Amino acid sequence: MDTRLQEEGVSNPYDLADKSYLDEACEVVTELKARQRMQNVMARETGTENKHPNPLIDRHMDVDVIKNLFFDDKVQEVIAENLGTDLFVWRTNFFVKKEGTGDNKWHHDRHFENGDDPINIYDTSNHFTFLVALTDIDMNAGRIEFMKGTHQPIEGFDRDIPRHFNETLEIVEDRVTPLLFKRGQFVVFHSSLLHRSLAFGEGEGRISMAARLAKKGTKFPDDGVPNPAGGAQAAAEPTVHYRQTGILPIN
Ligand SMILES: O=C(O)CCC(=O)C(=O)O
Ligand SMILES: [Fe+2]
Repeated sequence: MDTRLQEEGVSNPYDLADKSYLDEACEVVTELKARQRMQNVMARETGTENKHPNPLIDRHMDVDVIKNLFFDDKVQEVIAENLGTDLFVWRTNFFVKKEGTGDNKWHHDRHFENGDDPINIYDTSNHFTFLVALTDIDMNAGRIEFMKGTHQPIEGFDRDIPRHFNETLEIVEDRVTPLLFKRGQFVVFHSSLLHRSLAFGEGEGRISMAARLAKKGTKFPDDGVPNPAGGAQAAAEPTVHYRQTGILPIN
């Protein structure tokens, strides 16, 4: 068992058993990113809205080098030992950062609970994030940070906060911890853990893949559930519609 996952909310970094897919995976992501850029340019030039589905989403369904990441021996071992053997992926996305790429604000990845049930932010049994570095991700490459222990209640820290926020609240300031990766390393974390990534600084570009995992039997809502359940902040946020194009049982 990974005690860091229980105590801090994120596991130790582990190395993929097989890193031979990584170069090809990076090439695929770079190409998809170029396609997205082209779609945005076309929309701008024609004065229309880009209505294409985001090409970076759910490519674990149709691109083998991405899908293979979930069936890597080490990934399978870490997931089975720490999260259980009844999981499915429901969404993947890539975070590409290079010159000019901005930050991703503080947020958590717990988007829904079970069907339309209210989000139970401190339930650590059923929603997880799997994050894998397709390149090195160092301090200056748009590093990822998390707030240690925010998967569990913290006295005086009210979680009725916007889904995305900029300011590091004083009460949790000393919990901010960088999460650095070598190419081919991965972590799992409880989806309610607060995390962010900084704007790109300098050096080589970097690519991560984030996957949302849930326990089998978890029902999809038609729309996202407010974050967290109840509260004025949560009620004011727009609801999100979820595509169900990415469901893949992994163990
Ligand atoms: O890789 C990043 O920049 C952000 C990752 C993230 O937010 C996530 O894994 O959910
Ligand atoms: Fe996230």
